Amino acid sequence: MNGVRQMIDGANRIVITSHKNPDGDAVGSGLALYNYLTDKGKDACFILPDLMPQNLKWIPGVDSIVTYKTSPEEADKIIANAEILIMADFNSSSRMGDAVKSFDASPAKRILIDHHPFPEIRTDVAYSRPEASSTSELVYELLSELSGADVLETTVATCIFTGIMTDTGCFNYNSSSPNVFHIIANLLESGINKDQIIDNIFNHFSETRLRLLGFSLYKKMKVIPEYQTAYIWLTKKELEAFNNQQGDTEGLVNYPLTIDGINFSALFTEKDGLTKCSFRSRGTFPANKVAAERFSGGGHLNAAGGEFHKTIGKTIYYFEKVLPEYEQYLEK
Ligand SMILES: [Mn+2]
Repeated sequence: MNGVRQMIDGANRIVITSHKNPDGDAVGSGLALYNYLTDKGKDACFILPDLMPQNLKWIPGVDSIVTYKTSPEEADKIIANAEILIMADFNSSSRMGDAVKSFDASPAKRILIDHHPFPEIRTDVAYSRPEASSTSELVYELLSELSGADVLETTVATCIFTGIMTDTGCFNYNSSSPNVFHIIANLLESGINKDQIIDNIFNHFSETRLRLLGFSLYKKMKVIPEYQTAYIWLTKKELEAFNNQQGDTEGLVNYPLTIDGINFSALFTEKDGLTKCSFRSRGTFPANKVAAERFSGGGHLNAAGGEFHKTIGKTIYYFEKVLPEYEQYLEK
């Protein structure tokens, strides 16, 4: 941690980045860092590989985010001038999208702040703790230490709360450590409006998103009881019919797990030329093992993702074919 303080104290131009398809923890942890560093007078910039879901677009500092996909030249310039790069909420360069080349070309020192297992990215300082609820929790620890006795600004606290709350599914999982709630208590003391944040995240979706959810559960979910598995698959055409927007299918993969006896759930969505795969599990079933071994991905034990460079039909055929090989991990 001392190393991080020295690096940050000694630098001015600091670039923060996070992963593709950014979620609440990616945007929350990145913007917490951005707001903190900007308040300290640093020339900070938060660059995201691609666009974020609509329900995160109110987070303090969000208008300052530079999106690589839409402004690659501007982003390249900022990255080339950076003295420090902070990578938050991911640990493999495959998660950086097209921005990876510019980041790899940069001679700047790199700091990793992340809670995914098995880091595989080159960094000078790694602040990686898979037991943490979220990257935002780690950012809280880092910023509390950097700021000493000072209470965090409300804007910074709001970003951190958003990240912890979304990455724990509203404190449903990965949040049994008392430390998480000590942090939340401190964030409340920083003046966050908890109820407003939760309302912003969960209650402002489009009508078509809710109808897509209904359609998926009613028409597009297959249950395979003998393998305690259920999956949902959505073709490009179906997604378009429901005017699918970035983030609309977020959380959909969790629904099959609410069925009694289902311990493994998958969501397959068709994109141009490939199928995106998202996995969730309960207990000790290793979703990340399936993702890593079969779908060029990875993640946490109970939440993982990947992709398959085949049509969606071939993807679900393959999924059903390999599923029996993971039978040993199912509940007896
Ligand atoms: Mn996270």
